[in-house]
Amino acid sequence: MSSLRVRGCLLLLLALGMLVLGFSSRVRAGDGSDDGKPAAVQILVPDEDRFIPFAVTVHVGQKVTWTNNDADDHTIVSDNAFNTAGHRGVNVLLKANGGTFSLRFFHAGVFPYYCRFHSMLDAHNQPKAPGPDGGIQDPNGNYGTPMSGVVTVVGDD
Ligand SMILES: [Cu+2]
Repeated sequence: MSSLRVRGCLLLLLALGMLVLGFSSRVRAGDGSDDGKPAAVQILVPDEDRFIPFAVTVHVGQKVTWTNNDADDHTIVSDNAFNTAGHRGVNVLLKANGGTFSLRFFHAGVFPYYCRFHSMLDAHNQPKAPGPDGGIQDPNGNYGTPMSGVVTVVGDD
């Protein structure tokens, strides 16, 4: 092999090496949170029968994650009568002590939901506490607020 040819091969190898390095650093840069999409919005069930916060607002394409930090199981049930943000028919168990569930929303609208263990819908599809037939009575004798919440999705549909 002539020295000119060797130098040509070395230059080619150097160029290939730079290409590979450039590509791998670009891949690494994209390894952040969820492909550059905004971070998921967190909704927590604390050590009681409620969703915190009750109301959240997200943008189209954003994800909502529910986490159950209570010692009891809870559920997330879609209130289909008012749901305009998609994901109809949701009815999932949120297991006690750290169970999670996530939904990504692709349409602007509202996603009202409730826990079917600690809330129910009245004749007008409004969440109400189950009452004496299944509700949890507080020390004041009230059957409490219905366990429910709402996700509002804003942005281009
Ligand atoms: Cu519940």
